[in-house]
Amino acid sequence: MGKTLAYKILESHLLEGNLKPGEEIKVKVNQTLTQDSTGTMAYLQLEAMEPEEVQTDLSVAYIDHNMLQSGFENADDHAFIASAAEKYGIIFSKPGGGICHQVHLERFGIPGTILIGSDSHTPTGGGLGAIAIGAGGLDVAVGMARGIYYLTTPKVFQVELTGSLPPMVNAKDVILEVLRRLTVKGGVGYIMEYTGEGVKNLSVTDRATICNMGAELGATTSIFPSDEITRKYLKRQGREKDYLPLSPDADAIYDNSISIDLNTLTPLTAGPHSPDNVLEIKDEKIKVDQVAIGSCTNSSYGDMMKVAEILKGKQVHPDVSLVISPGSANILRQLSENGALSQMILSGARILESACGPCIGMGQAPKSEGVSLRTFNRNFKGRSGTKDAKVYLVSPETAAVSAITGYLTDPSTWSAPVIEEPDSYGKVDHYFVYPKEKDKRRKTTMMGPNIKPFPLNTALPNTIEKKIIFKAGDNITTDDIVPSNAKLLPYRSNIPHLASFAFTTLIDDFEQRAKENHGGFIVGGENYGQGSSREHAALVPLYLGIVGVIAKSFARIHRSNLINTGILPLVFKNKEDYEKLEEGDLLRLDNLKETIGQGDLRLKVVNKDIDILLELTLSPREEAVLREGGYLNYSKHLDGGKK
Ligand code: MIC
Ligand code: SF4
Repeated sequence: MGKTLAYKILESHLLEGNLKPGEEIKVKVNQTLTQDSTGTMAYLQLEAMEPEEVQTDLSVAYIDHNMLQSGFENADDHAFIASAAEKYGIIFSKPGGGICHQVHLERFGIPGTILIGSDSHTPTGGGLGAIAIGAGGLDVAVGMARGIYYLTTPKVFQVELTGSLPPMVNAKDVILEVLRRLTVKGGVGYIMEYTGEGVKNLSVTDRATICNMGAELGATTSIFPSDEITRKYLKRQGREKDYLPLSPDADAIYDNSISIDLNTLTPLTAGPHSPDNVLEIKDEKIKVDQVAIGSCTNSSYGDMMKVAEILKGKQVHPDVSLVISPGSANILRQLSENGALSQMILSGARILESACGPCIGMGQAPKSEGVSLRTFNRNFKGRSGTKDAKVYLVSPETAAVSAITGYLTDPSTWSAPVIEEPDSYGKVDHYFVYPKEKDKRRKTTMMGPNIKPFPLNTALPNTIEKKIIFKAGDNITTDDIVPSNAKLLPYRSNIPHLASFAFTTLIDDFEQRAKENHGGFIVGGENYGQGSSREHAALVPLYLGIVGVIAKSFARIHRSNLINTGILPLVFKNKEDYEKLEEGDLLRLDNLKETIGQGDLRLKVVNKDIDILLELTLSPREEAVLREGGYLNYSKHLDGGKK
């Protein structure tokens, strides 16, 4: 039976377990990446494991999220991360170097390797034929300390592409089409594997755009083959030596499959407030206040050049604020050298530094009830920093054209720019601080007052009796659980401070409820914890005494983060039982020490005198982690990835 590309790579990295969907496997990790808003936690956890140095081929610590230094906090975090990078032999990418996923693609990603990153959009690396997975900071810390990663073996979903993209249709429209068909839950439990003749008509950065937003499908990761296009891209980046041709077997069997004829695609948009609210762009005269171009989804050289060409000789509409953030310092340099930057500036665009910026609410919050078009990947309510703003996700072409017209505009009637990629992209090296020789490295890290210890759980008790303090609906995001914006990002290493803001996108008094009840349970609907990989969405509940979350289903990374902190991720055996539970109900789980790991758990709703069956399907490792009260307590039992 032929093999998928995803399984070929997983198999070549397999250290333990069987490649059977649903079973947990342990794989060797070649590379890790962190960014600054999850990195402080990851490096605190790495320190707690006391390794001498990282056990990967390459690890990079990027600074790209918390870029506003309006107080000492972000600067403290950056100094801590820089010192941890030096102590453990990690490459440090200074602020200004660019967005982690874009820079990693340019400088470090290698076909056929396994990369794990403390950011949900790490799958961007699948554009180069790598298995690149987003994970919680603690999983990445273990990846660095031991060179290993545990994951539930995913199924493989084939997306067969034929044809080529029409003018003014972007790779963004391909992934929006996939989201339209499959929704934000459609990729859960799968690796999305792109195949077919159409693949040849997409550049590596197009492929990266598609893999990037596979995160919005809930997929474990996404991957493209590594072919001549990949070789040429690596050559232009000055690292042809990293090329390795890779493809699935011709008779590979997939667990699921869809086909997309690229020729038939038109420009699409995801309307407020979900990436799967995909709409055709009609001439409805939706007036636009702000346009933001950039983010790890659409900030490549090719995308920036298309934008510059569309803006050339034109004027940004007087009512629109257009902001542009190129994905890396090197892209910014190229734009400045070839004149594209001037075209952008002459049109009236605001140029931002190469960083996440508005995508994570670091500035550029739209005006009240404002309409913002963004080439980004998430448009959850409030994420832009303005609760009542309406954010539409679009391609760079749609964004640039709409910035000129002042309305959400279908770009297909405009003449399409033709972009030639240069023979060499050149490089900018001085934003990297490379590791020193082992004996010359610093021995301690630098901890400013912003860095507070993180909460640690204790061993699993035999009985838990707590109230439901909050009942939520479907698709709760980690942006709901622990919101992020310019005011809160500086506190990513300060869990007590973040605790006051838990769930504030939905209710005002979560912290108070938790304090009054000495913790409790949370109830959720489908796909609980989708979105960001931030483990703060588990650490804050842990700090507030949450013992378990009962949901219809969980998003992959968040479920792992809950287990890593020792919080029980419980699933309704019968989804209708969701209706039976209310805020204030007193719940009891008895005999946990005996029953955990045995499958279903019986939950007593004490005040209603009824029982409900809950599923807790765990690998033996996950069971042990929960028994010990979290992954850090358990990590002493781990051995490394070197066979
Ligand atoms: C995001 O896009 O939501 C983030 C900010 O990059 C997060 C990480 C974080 O919360 O720090 C992610 O995608 O994992
Ligand atoms: Fe940064 Fe936005 Fe990408 Fe997250 S999605 S890594 S915030 S650019």
